[in-house]
Amino acid sequence: MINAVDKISSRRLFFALALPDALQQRIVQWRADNFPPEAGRPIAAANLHLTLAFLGEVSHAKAQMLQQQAGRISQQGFNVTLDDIGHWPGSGVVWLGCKNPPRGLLQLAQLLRSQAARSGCYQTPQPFHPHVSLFRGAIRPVAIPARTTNENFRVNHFSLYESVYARGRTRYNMVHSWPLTDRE
Ligand code: 3AM
Repeated sequence: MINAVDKISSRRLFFALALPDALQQRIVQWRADNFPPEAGRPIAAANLHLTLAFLGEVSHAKAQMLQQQAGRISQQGFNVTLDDIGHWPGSGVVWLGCKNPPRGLLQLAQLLRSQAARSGCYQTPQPFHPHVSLFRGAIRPVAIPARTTNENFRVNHFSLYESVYARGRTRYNMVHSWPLTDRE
């Protein structure tokens, strides 16, 4: 049973990889150059991220436990190349992804998702498809550019984010970050 305090203090949380600021800016520029304005609702530069595990509305106590578990993860960093692009008309998302996701990324997401599931956070049965959402509300056909940004970035930490909706906008606030280990 969720007690009253937990209900009030529950937050909408997810684990994700941050994108470097400069990369966010380059993606937004590339998006403006390659998509028509009617493609969908563009996601703000600062909100571009790669979700690892969506947790949903989580009580304070459960968030503490999930953070403790995340803190015990010991994994090496990895490189992500955004060399794939696609459109999911059902969810209205246009995205950048990886043709060959690095094993470290899949391992990290798998671990966070199974920890979340064990803590009672519902996880969708669909396989994890790492992606950076570019547009939402893209429910009509979209002309997908032949080339992606082909951007590559080093991942040396992962983070827990809170999704806050206020005055018609969604903001993602970083709650905590954990380092991944250096190359051997
Ligand atoms: O932008 P992406 O797709 O990486 O789609 C939401 C977003 O991921 C996803 O969590 C991220 C931060 O909001 N999300 C939202 N609701 C969800 C749900 N019920 C969800 N993912 C799975 N199940």
